[in-house]
Formats: sequence, structure tokens, C-alpha cells
Amino acid sequence: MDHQDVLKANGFTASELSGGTLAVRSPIDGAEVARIAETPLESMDAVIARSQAAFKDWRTVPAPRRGELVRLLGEELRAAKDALGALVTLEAGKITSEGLGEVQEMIDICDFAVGLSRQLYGLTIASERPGHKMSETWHPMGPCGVISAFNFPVAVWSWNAALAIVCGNPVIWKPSEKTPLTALACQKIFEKAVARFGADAPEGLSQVVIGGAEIGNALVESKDVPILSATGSTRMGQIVGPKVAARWGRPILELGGNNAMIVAPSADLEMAVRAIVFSAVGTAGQRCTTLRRLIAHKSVKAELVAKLAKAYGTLPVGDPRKAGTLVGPLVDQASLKAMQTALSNARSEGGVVHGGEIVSGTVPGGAYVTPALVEMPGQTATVKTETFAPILYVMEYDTLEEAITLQNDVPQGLSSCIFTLNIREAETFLSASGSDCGIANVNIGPSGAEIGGAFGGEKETGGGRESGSDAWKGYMRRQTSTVNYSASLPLAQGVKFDI
Ligand code: UN1
Repeated sequence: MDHQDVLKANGFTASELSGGTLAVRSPIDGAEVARIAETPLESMDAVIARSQAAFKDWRTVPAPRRGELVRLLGEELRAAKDALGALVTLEAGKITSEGLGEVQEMIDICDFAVGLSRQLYGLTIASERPGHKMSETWHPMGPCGVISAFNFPVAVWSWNAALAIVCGNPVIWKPSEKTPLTALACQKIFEKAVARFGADAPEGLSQVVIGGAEIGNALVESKDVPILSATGSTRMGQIVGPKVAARWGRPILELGGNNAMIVAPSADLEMAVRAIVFSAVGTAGQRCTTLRRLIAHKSVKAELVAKLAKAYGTLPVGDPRKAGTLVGPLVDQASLKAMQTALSNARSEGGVVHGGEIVSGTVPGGAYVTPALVEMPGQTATVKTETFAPILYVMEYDTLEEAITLQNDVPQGLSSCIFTLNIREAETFLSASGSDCGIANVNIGPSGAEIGGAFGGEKETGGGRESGSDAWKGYMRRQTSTVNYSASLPLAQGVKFDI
């Protein structure tokens, strides 16, 4: 399908795609595919007011009924899967299977949220006073701002939106300037679900705002947006987090990762190689969870690097729409430049680089590269820095303690893993003195997390949790209630206060 066919399949009209000020380019060939309208900064107050008005209605709709809307959203996403997946490929440059996988992730979180809509449980708690009952109830919070990145242009919104909506909160979404069309397409899909749902879905329950940092900043600074979920660089989070906290809002931050794999002497190397290649070069190294550091035991490092070099040598790089391609383009030329800078820095720190070359002639206009494997003498400044490109730094270790120290000695704390068949090593890695990351896996790579678990990480990754487990609590406020059904008024802690 060419670009225009994909846009048509997602319901865009010619007038929606022209006459605006934001140029949208496809990483596949660098071609401008649309020029869309941006949200005027002065209309942000009205956008937020609409969301607040929607909140007043939506918070009183019973949660299982709110879940029905998300169930319909999941149905509409199933119907739109091929078209939306192709749009993710067009706008973010993901290979077809990963574009579709991202939409599947949206469907999965909708299913999860539907079940959740009947399980927003609070506790009942034993009171120390006779004739008293203590319990907690979870209530909606209010508008949830979502600032998302180009690399997961639709799934990250759905993690937030599906949960926020069953929790009783409207959503205002500011997508990356690089991927606004996928956001507008999701809004169309959401509106289809609303049309089927009926009148108790208020106008403005989900809104998309288009523009740059100043549009996002309007959400970040507004007291009327109590929850602000932001995915992107640590630099961005460093600005957003304190601003939201300063106005007593609740930030949910998903920032940089610098994810490692430890390969122990007992590891199944064939399996490790497959996991490494998928997690280091999948999405052209542009996932937060991409494998960026390989910490291999000195007894297996040479063999592992040889196997990897062989696998890297035959990786199909090219047009992400073509069957068989595994590595699509980087998002733009600036990413390519950042990758080259990181590689030259690594070289000057003693690194030996394999690959990392520009692939010309695949699709003119796109930023295509062969993934790089870089043998490093140690964990240098460049290795500690996240570069959003397919670069895998390889280091070696002697003792497990040394490997865990290396794994933890970076500013980021998102995802991590160990390949070992030794239960002592596996459990040590998962223990309190093991990996310091939000995600720690055994015999699985660091990327490709399922929606059932809570997703997020520590340190410069920002501490936020989204998606599964009890991440929904981040979208609600907890109310603790004590009811006295006795005829006396005893005070807690034995305090006497007789009047
Ligand atoms: C991200 O890279 O921004 O674990 C999110 C994964 C995906 C989510 C990644 N499920 O790779």
C-alpha cells in the first residue's frame, strides 16, 4: 500500500491532511505525507475546561458501564487493526509485524481494563474501636494528560486511556509531533466506540491536541489536569516531573532506559542469541526497553560475539512494509546523526565497532543503518548514555556480583535480564541485592513486555507504572472511611477527651 492508501484506509479526508502548519513525514522515505492543523495555544484552556466538564458526568457513570465503552473500543480496534498497524508503519517506520503488534497491545489493554472495571477494589480494615468499620474506596481523579513519544505512537496512549476511562477520568492526549496522524486515527476509532455506546459518554471524554512543547506544557502546568503521564526522554521528564509536582499534580513518568542482559556461563547460547537480536535490533533499537548493554561472562563472550556477528551480518534492513524485513528505518536523519556520534565516541573510548553503517539505496530518503555491535573495554560514559538507535555495547565479567554491579551502575533503571540455567544466579538477580530495575527477566530479553504486568522503572526512568497489575491506582484517589455504628464515641490510641 502506498502512503495515500494507508491514510485513506484510516478514514482521513484530503482536507484533514492539508492546509495546516505541522508537516508529517514518513521515516520510510522521508516524504511529506500531510500538513495538519495545530491546536492554538490559546484554545488549551477551553480544551481543559471541556475535559473538566466531561469529568463531572463521567465520574458518576458506574465503573462497569464505563468498562462497556472500553470493550467497544477494543472491538473497534480489532476491526481497525490492519489499517492502524499500517499507519504505525507509515508514521513510525516499524516493520509490519511490529505495527500490528502495537495495535494488539492496545486490544489487550482494553480487555484488561474491561475486567478491571468490575474490580476497582478497596480494602476493609479491622478497626481498633468497637462498633466501628474502616474501609477504603477508590474514586476518579479528573482529567488525565497523556504526552507520548513517537516510538510507541498508539500503545502508550491506550495503556493510559483504557485505564483512565474505566477509572472515571477523561483523557487529553498530546502525541509526538512526529506521529500525530496515528493519534488522530485513534481518536476516530474512539469516536466510533462512543457512537455505539450512547448518550452517557460525555462530549470531550477523549481529546487530542496537536503541537509542540508549549501545547504539552499547557497540560503540565494546569491544576485542572491532576494526572500527567509523560513518556519520552529523561531530559523531558526532568522538566515535566517537577512542574507537575510543584502544583500538587500526579506525574506518571516513563523516561529513558539503558537495559542490560547478563549472559552467564550456563546460558543456552542459541536462545540468548535470538533474544539479543530481537531486543537489540527490533524497532531499529528505538524502544525504551531495547537491549543496549550485553554483559557476558568471559568464558562465553568470544563465542557469543561470534554468533552475534554472524546473525547481524544477515539481518534484512530495509522497507518496513516488505515481508521479511526485520530492521526498518530510524525515525529521522537526526537519529542517524546521534547514532554516528555515539559510535565515534565509543571508538575514542576504546570500543571496537562492528556494523553501524549507513545502508543506501534501499528506500531513498529514509535513514537506514545496519545495527552496531560494539566491544567495549568497560562501562564508559557513552555506554551509560541512552542513544535511541540499534547499538549494542558488549562488556565482559568474571563474577556474578561484578555483573550485577555493572548492570546497576547506570543512571537509568527500566528493564534488565539474565540468561542462566543456574537457579542460584537467577534468584540472586531477582533478589533485593540483584537488578535495580522495574523489570527483571530470566531467559527472556528486556523488551516486549506484556500488558498484564506493571510497566515502568526506577532512577532516571522516572518511577512511573502503567498498564497491568495495580497500575490503575495511579489514576484514582483513595478515600479511607471509618463508620461508627455504636452509640458511643471512643477515640483511637486510647486518648481521653471528656467534655
Ligand atoms: C517503549 O519502549 O516505550 O516492552 C514501550 C516493550 C513494549 C513497550 C515498550 N511492550 O517493548
